[in-house]
Amino acid sequence: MAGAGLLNPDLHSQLQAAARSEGFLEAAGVDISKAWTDYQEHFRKFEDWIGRGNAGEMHYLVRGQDRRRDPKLVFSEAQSVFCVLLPYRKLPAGQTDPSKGPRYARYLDGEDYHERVSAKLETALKKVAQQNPQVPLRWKVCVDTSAVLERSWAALSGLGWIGKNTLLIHPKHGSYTFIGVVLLNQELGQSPRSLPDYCGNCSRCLHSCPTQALEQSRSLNSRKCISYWTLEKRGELTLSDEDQAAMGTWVAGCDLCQEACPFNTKPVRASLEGAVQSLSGAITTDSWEALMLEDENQYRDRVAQSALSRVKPEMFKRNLMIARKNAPQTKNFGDE
Ligand code: B12
Ligand code: SF4
Ligand code: SF4
Repeated sequence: MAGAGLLNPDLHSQLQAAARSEGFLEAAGVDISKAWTDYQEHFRKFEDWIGRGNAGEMHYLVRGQDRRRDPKLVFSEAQSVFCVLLPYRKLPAGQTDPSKGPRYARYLDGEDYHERVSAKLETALKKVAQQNPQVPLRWKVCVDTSAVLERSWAALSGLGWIGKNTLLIHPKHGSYTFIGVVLLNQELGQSPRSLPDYCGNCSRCLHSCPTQALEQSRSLNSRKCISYWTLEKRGELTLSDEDQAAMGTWVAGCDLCQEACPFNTKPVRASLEGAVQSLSGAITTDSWEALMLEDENQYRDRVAQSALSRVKPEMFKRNLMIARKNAPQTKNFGDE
């Protein structure tokens, strides 16, 4: 793969500085040509995962297979990949007492990260483009919705390692972070920098998963995952009684394999709590009873600014019905 040549040797450090000034905790990039061989190993894992049916009904992952293999099919000028980490709140979202109400995944507590991360990245990139009028800088921002293997590129950029729970974990900041990716038309002069596997002999996440969705080493079977059931699976949830019980009181997402991880309990995280704006109205601490009475329009209003808006009202109600049955003191709510 021929590179465009390094027009500005400082580009990488300027991008890192601009990203940090936008609040990203960590930022680093890698040249596609230099990472190509390592990346193909990641892509083979993805192909194998798809081949085993682990994507469930997330057909967009199957459709986007070719584009995931080669970022140039996503952005034809791509020469490098620049990745960032944005922390989200570590505090539990929703009710921690299951008798009172449901739980939500932490990442849902705040305004929709797709927009937030993309907007910050655009600002950082524009700043660097202005600083370098001699460099024809062009880019494509990808946050969750493009056919890009974000964890793989972030790992190859040195922002973390892939844990046994399949999350990208930064040794200092843990895994409660969003990943943002930018495809750039310039090389950055950076080779892949994979971190060591700090999981070692630990297997806490594997034991914490109530559905045994974490199967072979670093592979998640979405068809068994509460996060997939509650956030992605459309239509009816045809779960066995055992699986319904395993869902506990989660109504959107699941954090159990992250809560178990020692890298998420370090004190350094405490200082980041203020970094993310909470939208307490979206991830409500309302009671089971109040939520059961919420109608479709009220739900849409509540979640409008949050990533929870991707969970349609009928999916939320479906999840709520199962979660409510698992709540200790509300088993008979509505049956009287
Ligand atoms: C589909 C998807 C899901 C699916 C499938 C998850 C999965 N583990 O694959 C479901 C709905 C279950 C899901 C759940 C969650 N997701 Co999600 N999801 C995605 C999405 C859109 C694609 C992931 C994908 O391609 N999966 C297929 C597998 C095979 O790919 P992969 O996990 O990325 O694995 C690659 C690398 O890890 C690498 N690899 C893995 N092991 C090894 C080992 C070696 C030796 C090597 C060399 C490479 C390697 O190769 C793989 C192929 O590239 C990404 C965004 C994106 N575009 O990347 C977000 C993303 C992965 N999700 C994210 C989040 C936050 C979550 C949840 C925490 C949300 C929640 N609380 O409920 C959970 C976590 C569940 C879990 N344990 O993974 C974040 C993760 C951030 C992070 N720090 O890692 C992402 C990156 C979105 C973002 N932009 O921030 N998600
Ligand atoms: S998100 Fe929940 S269900 Fe999915 S692998 Fe992690 S612990 Fe298991
Ligand atoms: S819980 Fe242990 S094995 Fe799992 S990801 Fe964290 S460090 Fe790795």
